[in-house]
Amino acid sequence: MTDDGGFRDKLVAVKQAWARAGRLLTGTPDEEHAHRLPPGQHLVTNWPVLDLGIQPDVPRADWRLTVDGAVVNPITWDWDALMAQPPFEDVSDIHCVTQWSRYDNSWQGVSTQHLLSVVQPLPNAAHVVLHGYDGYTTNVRLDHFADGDCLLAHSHDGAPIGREHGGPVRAIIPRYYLWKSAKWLKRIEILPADKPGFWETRGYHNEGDPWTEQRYG
Ligand SMILES: Nc1nc2c(c(=O)[nH]1)N[C@H]1C(S)=C(S)[C@@H](COP(=O)(O)O)O[C@H]1N2
Ligand SMILES: [Mo]
Repeated sequence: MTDDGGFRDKLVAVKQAWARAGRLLTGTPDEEHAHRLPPGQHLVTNWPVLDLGIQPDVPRADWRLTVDGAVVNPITWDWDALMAQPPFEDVSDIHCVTQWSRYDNSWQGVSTQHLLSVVQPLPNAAHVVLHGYDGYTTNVRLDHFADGDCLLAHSHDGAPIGREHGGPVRAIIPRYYLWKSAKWLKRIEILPADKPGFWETRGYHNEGDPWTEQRYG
């Protein structure tokens, strides 16, 4: 009996140690995800590729970005002009409407706030359309495009963004589903009125907030 009692004591001690270490507490990761993983999403550690079946091959030397429309100073940047801008870096989570999320993506590039300070939107500017080299378009409100975590990204985790993920330069707009983050960025149109893009005119939600599951419709 004393042996059994000693065994039980040991078992209890081990379980208490586990509890202190947070092991076997199934609630812990879920609680964490409840604050970080939007509804209906699951976490991945790979990085799926989604496109329209075309992955434009745009060498850095041929890449140009035009920003025009309702702005004081329209610009066209080549690669050297982009590199001459103040560098910006931000870490954010990706949420794709196809229900995968990917945490802690570190992006390097030029902030949209800096870009907007260069082109200077006119007082009536309120919307943005992003255009890709593949003909893709997507729309976003100007004030959300100007959020402090948005950028024109040329690198991910310190390495150039590969062609399949939208290199040489893609937009990153963390607050929305990833379809708003145009790849192979070619043109940024600043507009007074909203102009729904490729998926927004094909059944996707006009805004795409993952936290309220603005997926379709
Ligand atoms: N130019 C362009 N940008 C695009 C797309 C596209 O087809 N063309 N697809 C969008 C969609 S629907 C998603 S989910 C993400 C996919 O980005 P990824 O391939 O890097 O995961 O890119 C978005 N940006
Ligand atoms: Mo998507």
